[in-house]
Amino acid sequence: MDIDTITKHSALHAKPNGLILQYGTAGFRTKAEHLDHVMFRMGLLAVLRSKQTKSTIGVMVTASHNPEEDNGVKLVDPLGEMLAPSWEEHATCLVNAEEQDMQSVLVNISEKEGVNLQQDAFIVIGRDTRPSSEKLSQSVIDGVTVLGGQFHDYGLLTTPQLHYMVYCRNTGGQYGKATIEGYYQKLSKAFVELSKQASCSGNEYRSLKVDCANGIGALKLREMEHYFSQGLSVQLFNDGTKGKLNHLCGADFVKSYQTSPQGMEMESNERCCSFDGDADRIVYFYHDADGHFHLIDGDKIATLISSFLKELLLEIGESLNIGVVQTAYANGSSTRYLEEIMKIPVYCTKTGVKHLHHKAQDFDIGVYFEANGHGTVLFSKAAEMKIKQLANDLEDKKMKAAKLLENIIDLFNQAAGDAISDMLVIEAILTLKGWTVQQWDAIYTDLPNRQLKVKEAINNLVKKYRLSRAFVRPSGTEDVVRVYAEADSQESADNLAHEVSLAVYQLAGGVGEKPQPGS
Ligand code: 16G
Ligand code: MG
Repeated sequence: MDIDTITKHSALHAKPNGLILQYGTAGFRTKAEHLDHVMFRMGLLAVLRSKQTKSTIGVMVTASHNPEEDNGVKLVDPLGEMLAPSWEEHATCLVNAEEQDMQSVLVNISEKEGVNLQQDAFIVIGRDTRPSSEKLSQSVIDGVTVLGGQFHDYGLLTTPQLHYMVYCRNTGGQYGKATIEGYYQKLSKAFVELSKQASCSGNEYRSLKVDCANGIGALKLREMEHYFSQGLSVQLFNDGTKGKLNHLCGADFVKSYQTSPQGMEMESNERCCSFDGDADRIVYFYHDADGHFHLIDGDKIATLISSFLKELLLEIGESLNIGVVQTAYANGSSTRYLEEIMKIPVYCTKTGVKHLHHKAQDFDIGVYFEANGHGTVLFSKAAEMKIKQLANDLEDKKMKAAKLLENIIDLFNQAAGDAISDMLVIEAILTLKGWTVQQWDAIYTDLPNRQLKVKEAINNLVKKYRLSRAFVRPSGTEDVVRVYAEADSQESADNLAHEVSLAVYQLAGGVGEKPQPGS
């Protein structure tokens, strides 16, 4: 470690006085102008992590669904997962160190983690479309090079694409090619195969309207659409040419306010979906003939996918174990439907993808989705091999089901929840089933629910309402506390949410915040 060089460069990325930040649910996030030192230091940390794991590490510059003025950064571990918890602590420590303490913090981390400083390091970097992202990713590169790390800058990528690249690079290309071309080809090949299988059953080519949150998803979907256009045509809205990132559009807006995004022309009963700002979340929605808005969130996506996978397994006659992982935000109706009707076990983890991802690894087939639309499916190596073998060995109907499963495995991004990949999976399943969006929506009826943001914590008044639940938790990405309530009617859910907020308000003496679209 050449401390003089590190100190010299670090001074060029000085930490604002008194600023304390924490590696939150999905990395560091705050106003972009406060992040230069964070980026530089995350470049340094990525090199240490790479040396320790002897693997490629990813650094993604994005603040996902946050406003355009924000930015953020997260590190991606060797198998494409979120950074290990002990390293999150190192990240927080390093980012908050005063200039003169940098050296000792770096040495401490290296010693604690047994980092061999002579080991080579390789870092891959991606960024979203925020105006601040390019400069901030240069600061990451500065941090990487100052510690002698090699790097590849992919430039503009969706978050899940960067996770995919890291996974591919550390598995010797077995998972796929670590290029944007490789990503497009892997997914589209699987999708086109599934479309062919659907058209054999008489189901046809479809079209879909996509709200891209004025983010990176638009760019990447544009690049990719010709690869899969024989199975699906997409019409993009909020593609970043006019509107502001995540402003009154995108998956987070649609889910939070349960309304359609601005800037999208919708006919009644038309199938539409929204990505978030870095394209790792997706929700579907439509307007019915009476103009009512219907949201199809991550819970219904998990239900569609897990039910379909279970049906295929039954057809093949295989008893691979399949489980669904949710968080407390999952609508009670989805949990009941999965457990009672589909007989699929459901597990609940803390909020944040890393918790769900981890739990999903316990199953042959682990389906995880947050209600907000982030999720994917993980297949164990053994399950994957078994299915591949069955696709070769079986005959007739059973072989057909095994081949469907084989292609579906390739269509999922198993490194991270991925709006593009999930969209293609959902479109393939709907086409194979010959289902409309209304048929999908009708699997079960969501219990009315309400989410609010308040400035401080806790209490609940659940007993007054039927079928009710409520909870409060501090956000890991915004400076707010979130209130969630559900009950047997929308009126009750709203009342409960407001009463809980009021209790929080009284406890804290703070100011509650009613959700205002665009706030
Ligand atoms: C981040 C998390 C998401 C979680 C959300 C909660 C990742 C990749 N993303 O977006 O899983 O649902 O934060 O946000 O982990 P909150 O803490 O502001 O409620
Ligand atoms: Mg996101």
